[in-house]
Amino acid sequence: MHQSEILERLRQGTNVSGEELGRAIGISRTAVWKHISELKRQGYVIDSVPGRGYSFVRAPDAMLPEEIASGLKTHVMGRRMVCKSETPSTQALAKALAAQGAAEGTIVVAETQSGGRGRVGRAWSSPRGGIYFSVILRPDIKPGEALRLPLVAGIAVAQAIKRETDLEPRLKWPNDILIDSKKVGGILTEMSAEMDRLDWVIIGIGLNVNTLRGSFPHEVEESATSLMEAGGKEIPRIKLLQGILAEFESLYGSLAESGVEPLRLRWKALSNTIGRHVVVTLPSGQIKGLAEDIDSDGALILKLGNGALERIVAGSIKLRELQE
Ligand code: BTX
Repeated sequence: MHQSEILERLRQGTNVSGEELGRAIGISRTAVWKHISELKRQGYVIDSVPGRGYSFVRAPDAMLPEEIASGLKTHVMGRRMVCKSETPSTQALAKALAAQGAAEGTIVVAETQSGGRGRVGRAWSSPRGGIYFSVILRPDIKPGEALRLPLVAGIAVAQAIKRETDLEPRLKWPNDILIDSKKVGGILTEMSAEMDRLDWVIIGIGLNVNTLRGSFPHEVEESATSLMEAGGKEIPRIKLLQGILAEFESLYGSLAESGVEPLRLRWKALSNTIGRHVVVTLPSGQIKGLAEDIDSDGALILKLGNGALERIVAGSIKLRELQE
């Protein structure tokens, strides 16, 4: 509390004396000094010149609440947050908070996860340098329409990456974010519903940002990439996270106002899946076909060899080589 007030004041001016700071917020000079030492420990660079005072130099690119909140251009998404240096899974924590009534837009963010989760029991490797967060939503839609939300999240992530970097991300059905055909991010959607009412939907997003190649586990080394690796330079993670939240809030609002059709078309324009021959893996086995379209609920429309259309709601796909 005092610490964020000190930070706020330091950001506004240079050469602020400890005495001035203490007086402004009602604490002693020694208490100010202690807070500043703690900020430095967190990675803030603050100059202190004897006789002149403190000057803010630079914030760390760390998932700290003050940093995420500073310059965040949203009204709801990320306005409440829980930030962890390490947690088993932001998704698990967000679920517990949602069950206790946490408000729409609450985010849970972590620097690293020890038990990051992908879909259907798969693991999501979460070394430091990435962005890992979950957003709690309480949308006024039917449970059957909830799969529109990961589409919206995918577009938000792709658009924010495009805005913050020179990269061209692509979306692979249902929820992979790819760069140069390698996986740079994934989206996990979980929900709790009663009859025809959704209680909450939690969207978990994992993105390899400044992740070093050597920190991926062996099994994903080949198929994964990071924004830093693809673009050749480090990406400011806080700015990217703020960008994703802003895009997400605006698209989520447009879903309620203008319906799903404009978003379905935008998803298609960003996808690398539609028009490709794919192999779909379902619990019942594999089917091959042409990925013809996605429908308004985010389901994949597959054209089979005999011309019949099959609607796939969930599954994993593999893109077949173009010449096949
Ligand atoms: P998915 O099931 O589509 O992808 C998981 C698969 O992707 C793994 O089996 C592995 O092959 C590969 N993989 C694992 N880690 C990575 C990685 N870092 N980069 C690229 N490929 C990888 C996608 O699931 C959904 C992932 C959501 C992750 C977020 S992070 C915040 C939130 N908390 C949490 O526990 N999960 C979500």
